[in-house]
Amino acid sequence: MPFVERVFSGVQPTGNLHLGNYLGAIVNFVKLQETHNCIYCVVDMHAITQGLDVWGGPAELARNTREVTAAFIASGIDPNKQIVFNQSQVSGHAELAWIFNCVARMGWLNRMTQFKEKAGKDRENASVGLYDYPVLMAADILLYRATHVPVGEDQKQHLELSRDIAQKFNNDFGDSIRGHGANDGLFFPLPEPLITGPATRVMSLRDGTKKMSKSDASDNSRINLTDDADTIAQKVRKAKTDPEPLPIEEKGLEARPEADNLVGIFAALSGRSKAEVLRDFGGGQFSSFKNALVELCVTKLSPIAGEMKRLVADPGHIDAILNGGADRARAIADETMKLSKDIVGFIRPR
Ligand code: AQP
Repeated sequence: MPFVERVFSGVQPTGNLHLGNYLGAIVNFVKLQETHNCIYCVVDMHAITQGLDVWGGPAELARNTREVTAAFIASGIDPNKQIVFNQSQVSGHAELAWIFNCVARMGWLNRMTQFKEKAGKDRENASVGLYDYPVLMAADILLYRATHVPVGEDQKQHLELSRDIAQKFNNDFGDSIRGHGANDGLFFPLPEPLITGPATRVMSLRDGTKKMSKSDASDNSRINLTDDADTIAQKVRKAKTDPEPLPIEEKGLEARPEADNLVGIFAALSGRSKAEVLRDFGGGQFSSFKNALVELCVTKLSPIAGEMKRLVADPGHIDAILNGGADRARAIADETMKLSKDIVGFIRPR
């Protein structure tokens, strides 16, 4: 029997959400609501995998968790129709991650580039959680037997690992899976990444070869969803460019990473292609293009920032949304955990 199509994705509450998170992930989350049942998770357990200096401590974690939830809702996710919750409320994430820790191979994790980037040179001092992050991510997705996962391009490798884990679990426990009623021997689907949408990899405003990231030390490298109009204007005007005018054709953006990034952001926010944007701005100087980009960013992002501000002013309301979402998520997760434990051979309470 084919798996019921279900969408799952998560965002870490590790700091200010930026334009990359919005265009690479959240815009797609909103769109997928039209066609799928979706589960959107604020992955607070992932947030603590790096040092306290990155996640900011308990008060900051709770504040950021509410802020990401507010960003989801302000961007157009409907928490009544879809499931919106924070990961740590559903214990199945940690439980399934343990089973998957015993399925995943060290060699697989050793290849993960994000760990290498985030751990940097001081790998011995990185947390075990940071190393294990992709296994927890596989558990997040497969706990709901989700079939589709909208993510930015940076998460592609982790998604491939989730598929490998699902496949190995299905193979290793095939007989037991069949014994528990799944005749085709498949318990977990192989989740498909949905790396689509207007901008799958938004780059830093200070360096067009680095992705826009929450953890970049320079706030000028990113546009945060909560930035006001003046801050957006300042950041866009300071964005790195090159001395040439904008090219007339898209091909001319090759080998010009900063120009390519700014045109890509304009295209994504205006719902047009890069070629169309260059039809209007090609041959011109960056200064007038940047003015138009500021106006576009402010028009698109200010309503979201305003709504986020309104929502975070009422933490009780946000917590009620997260609690309600967690109850609905737990109902699905408990069923998966019950069956997973039976398949593995764990005796559970009757
Ligand atoms: N620059 C980006 N362009 C497109 N998509 C992006 N995403 C992140 N950065 C970009 C996508 O946003 C979703 C949520 O990301 P996350 O917060 O869970 O994790 P992340 O990838 O670690 O995000 P950051 O901002 O880059 O954080 P740090 O600085 O901690 O590394 C994911 O779908 C991601 O692909």
